[in-house]
Amino acid sequence: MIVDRSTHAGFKPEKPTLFGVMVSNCAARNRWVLYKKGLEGEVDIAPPRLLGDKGTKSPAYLALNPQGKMPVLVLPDGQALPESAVIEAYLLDKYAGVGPSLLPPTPEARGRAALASQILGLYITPIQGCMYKQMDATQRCDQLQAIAFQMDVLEGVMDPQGPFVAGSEISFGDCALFPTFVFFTEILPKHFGWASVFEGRPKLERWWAEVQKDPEAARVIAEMRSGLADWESSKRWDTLGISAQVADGSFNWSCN
Ligand SMILES: N[C@@H](CCC(=O)N[C@@H](CS)C(=O)NCC(=O)O)C(=O)O
Repeated sequence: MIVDRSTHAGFKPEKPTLFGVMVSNCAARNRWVLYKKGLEGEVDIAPPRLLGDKGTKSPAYLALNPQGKMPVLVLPDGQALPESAVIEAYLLDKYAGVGPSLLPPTPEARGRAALASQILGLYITPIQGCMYKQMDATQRCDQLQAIAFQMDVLEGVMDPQGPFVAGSEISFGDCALFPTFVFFTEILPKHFGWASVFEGRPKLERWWAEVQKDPEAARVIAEMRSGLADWESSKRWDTLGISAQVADGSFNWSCN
C-alpha cells in the first residue's frame, strides 16, 4: 500500500485497509474476522502511524475518523468505516461467501450474540480506559465497579449450554467479547488485585477456557498480550500514577 502523506483527503488504498494497533481490543476484534475468513490477502492491516506521527490524532487519520479512535477500515474508493461493530458487520456481509459465516444458526442465537456485542459497545468500551489510562482515583474505582457489574450482566447473557456466547459454535458474539477479556484477565489481577475475573461467573470462565482453543482467537490473544507486555516494560501503570492510586487501600480496587 502506498500512503500519500501530503494530503488528508481522498486517501484511497489499493486494498481495503484496517487501521489499528495490535494491543487495541477493538481492532483485535476485526482482525479475528479477517484471520477466521482467511482474508489477509484481501485486506491490509496497518498501524495508524502510517498516516502520520500522531497516529489516531494525525490530520490524515482524523480525516478518516473524526473521533480519533481505532479501528477504521478504509475501502479502495476512499470510503472510511470506523467503529469495530460496523466494520465487523461489513466484513461478515461483504465476505459472507468466504470461510465460516460466524453467524449463530437461529434468530434467537443471533440476538444473543448481538446483545453481547451491544453491552460491550455501550457499557464497557467507553470506560475500559479505567484499567490503563490516567484519571482520578474515585472515577477509576467507580468505573472498575461498573466493569464488574457489566461482567455479571454478560454472565447472564451467555447461552446456558454454551460453551460459546450463542451456543455450541464460535460466532461474532465471541469475537466481540474475547479481546476485551484479554485486558480483564491480564490487567485486573496484576494491577488491581482481583483474585479472579471469573469468581461467581462460571459460564464466562468455561467460555474463556474454550475460546482460547480457537486457533485464530489464540493468535489474536497472543498479539494483544505482546502489546500489553510492551506496556509492562514501559512501566505504564507506574508512570501514569495508577500503581500509586492502587496503593491507597481506602478504595475497593478488587471490586469484591
Ligand atoms: N466504539 C469504538 C471504540 C474505539 C476505541 O475506543 N478505540 C480505542 C482503542 S480500543 C482507541 O482508539 N484509543 C485511542 C485513543 O482513544 O486515542 C469501536 O468499537 O471501534
